[in-house]
Amino acid sequence: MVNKLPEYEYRMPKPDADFVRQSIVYKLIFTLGVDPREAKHEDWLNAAMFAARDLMTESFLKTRRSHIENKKRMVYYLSMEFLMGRAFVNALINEGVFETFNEAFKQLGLEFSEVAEEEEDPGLGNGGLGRLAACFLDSLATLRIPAMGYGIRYQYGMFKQEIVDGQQIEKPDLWLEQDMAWQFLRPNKSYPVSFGGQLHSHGSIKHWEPGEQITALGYDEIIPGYGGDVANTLRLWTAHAGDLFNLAEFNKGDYFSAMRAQTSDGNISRVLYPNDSTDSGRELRLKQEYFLVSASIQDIIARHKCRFPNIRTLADEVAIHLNDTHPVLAIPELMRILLDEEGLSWQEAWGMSCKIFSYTNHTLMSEALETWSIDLMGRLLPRHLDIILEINKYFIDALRAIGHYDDDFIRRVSIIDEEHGRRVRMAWLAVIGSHKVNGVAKIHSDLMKTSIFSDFARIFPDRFTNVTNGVTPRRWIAVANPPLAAFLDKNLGEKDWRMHLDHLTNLNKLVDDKKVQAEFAEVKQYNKQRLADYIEKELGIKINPQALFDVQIKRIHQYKRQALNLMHIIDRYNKILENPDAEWQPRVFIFAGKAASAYYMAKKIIRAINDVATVINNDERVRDLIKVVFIPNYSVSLAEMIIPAADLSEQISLAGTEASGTGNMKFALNGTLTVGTLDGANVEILEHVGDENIFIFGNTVEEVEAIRRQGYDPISYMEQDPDLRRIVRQITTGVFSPQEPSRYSDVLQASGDYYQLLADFRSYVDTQYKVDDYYRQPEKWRRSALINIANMGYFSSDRSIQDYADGIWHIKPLTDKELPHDPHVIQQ
Ligand code: 26Q
Repeated sequence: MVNKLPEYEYRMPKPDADFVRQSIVYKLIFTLGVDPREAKHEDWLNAAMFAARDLMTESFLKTRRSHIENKKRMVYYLSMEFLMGRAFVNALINEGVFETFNEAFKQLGLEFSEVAEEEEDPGLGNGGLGRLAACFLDSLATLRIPAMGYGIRYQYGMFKQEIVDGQQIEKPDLWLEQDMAWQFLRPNKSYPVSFGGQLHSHGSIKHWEPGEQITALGYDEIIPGYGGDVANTLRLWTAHAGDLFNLAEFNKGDYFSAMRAQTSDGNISRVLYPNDSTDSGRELRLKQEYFLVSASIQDIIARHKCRFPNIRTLADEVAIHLNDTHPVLAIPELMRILLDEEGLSWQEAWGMSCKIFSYTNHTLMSEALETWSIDLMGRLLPRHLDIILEINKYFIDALRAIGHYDDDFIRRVSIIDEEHGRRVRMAWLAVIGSHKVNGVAKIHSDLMKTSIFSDFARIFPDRFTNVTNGVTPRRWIAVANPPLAAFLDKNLGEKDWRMHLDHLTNLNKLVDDKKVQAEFAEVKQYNKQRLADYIEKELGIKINPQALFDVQIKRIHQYKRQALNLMHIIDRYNKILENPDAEWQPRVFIFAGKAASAYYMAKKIIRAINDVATVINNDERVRDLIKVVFIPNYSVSLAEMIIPAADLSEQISLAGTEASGTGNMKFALNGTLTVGTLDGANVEILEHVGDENIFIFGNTVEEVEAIRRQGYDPISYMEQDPDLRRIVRQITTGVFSPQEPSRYSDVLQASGDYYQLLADFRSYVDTQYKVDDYYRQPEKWRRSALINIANMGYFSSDRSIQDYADGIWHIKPLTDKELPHDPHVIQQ
């Protein structure tokens, strides 16, 4: 047994500050080849990341070994997006060595925060769905659940946003130019991924002869769980430029034409797609989705074979989760391999497949549901289209066999939409091919069953379930808000809330304690000052840190109604000019968010925010009663700075449109009060914090629907409301765009106010005045903020993951016994 060899022993020194300092200097000199006298902050960061990685490696290897040896059932989380944010500080906190590194930096004469700021923020996601995947990885590792994430290592993530003359400009995000400290290239984890070509039938036997092939290469990122025992793997696939191979030409012996494909745009993993549901460049997106799926399914099967002798037990050993429909081709891909390569029967393969897959839906908006034309699918993936048609045939035959479904019903539930030029409905495939389908908040899961999936809820009543989203308290408190973490440690008298967020309820006993309230106020003020300093430094705008910070940060989208926020600002501006001597509550309105580059209206909203900001910020009659700030280039790291500084969180989507929201949770957890509609997870936040501690306004889902049924008439709201009339006139006649008065003349007509801003305007503005009154009573406000924090434990992503593990995946965590220390690594 190699286990016994003393030569394999490594005596791991105790990682105190001396050791860490030495290790950082060692990495700087011997790994990076940098002279300490010339080292820049970036080099120190890189060296420190290598030093930190060493500390995680033992738990990383230990976890992998445990997965292989214990043969426990595993879950694989497939997602086109993982919006991880910076890794360094998070890793130090999860490993429990944050203070040690801080001390080591001090000894080196370096300012820790300045060095940490050098880290790129990898933006491999659009927004909520990608960040949810990142929070889930943190929770999976912390809960010691045998799990792995699979995604794409895009060369360019989400674009960098600049604001020039008030308008968004997109710049490429060159995140890979920085270090590689956090990722291991796995040259032996490489798989061929095929496209195109011909499908040949020999009776019932199908043979796919692909036309081109590319290689997927795996990079592993360490995902350290909190507490340091477990570190999971996020495996990201890359297709290096030049890996596209034209098989036909190669087989003809035409080596040079085959190689030419390398110089064309063969790089499937080049760029992350925006969530704007436009049609441009769709073929590459389909290729990306299949690229992720094919490499991951091959890897999952290879891993299974390494642990178990028989492919037929696959469904007992693995669960595969689909983050939205984007990776749903995993279903026909698994079927293809089981049928064509493993020789299973259709019944066996389908039975296993349905047990293995589960699917999360993140949107009800039918226009956002993915469909692909049959022509494109048949050209790119002929065997998969064939399998999808077969799945559909079995499904429809089974329905007809039961008998009580009419033709119209069958047309509606068919995977193939025959009415819009024959398209494959990916969400239908996901529902038919999974054993569980969940929404991401109670209201969303309920609506799912009565709207987009109502027909399927009749066919499969037990398939639909809810798992309300959550966020990780490690990143969203410990990393983002260290003063709040210290406040909680002190007042709860424990540090365990990081893993057991429900312990926060003990804070309920202290919410009336004036000293505790004052301490909380100090935390908030510190964070507000930090944000004010950033805004002054980056944008040259001076804001009053005593003002109420009113924040809306998220993707710019019409349904999220940033424009409603803007209408309130304009109304307030008008009222201040009318009545300058009234007791106005000073407010700073803060926005951040990106618009998909082809989303015309979203870009117009950004421009309008900046136009209004320019007029109001430069009108000295307003004094500093209103400031409007648009912070460019929203990212995970900006969110970490802005959220802890917010007094008021804007969650104002039209009821029924925001599936859950997770920003809403991050704010409330950081002691920010919410102004929001009864939409998404706001509904459950209300249930947890109580209606005196949240500002709810606007029409309910039922009211929104009733208004739609009657025929929504935005003009009628204007007729009843002179304030509203004035605002619409000001916007459309160019009061905020004097250089180009017609700039916003089309905004009302263009959309017909589809998201009912005018219907909710009065209720919103009235609620905002209640917010002002409440804020003027600081003790009440602080008490409510503390009650918010105290009752947000439910919204930990640990709870979400526990719900998935119990109710959907049927997976158990690794026990202490199953996680033995490596006998070769001797801790001193
Ligand atoms: C689809 C096809 C082609 C190209 C892009 C896409 C695409 C990409 C990203 C479609 C949608 C997305 C992202 C969706 C998203 O972030 N949804 C949000 O998910 C959160 C987590 O569940 C919820 O909290 C939000 O309510 C929901 O909007």
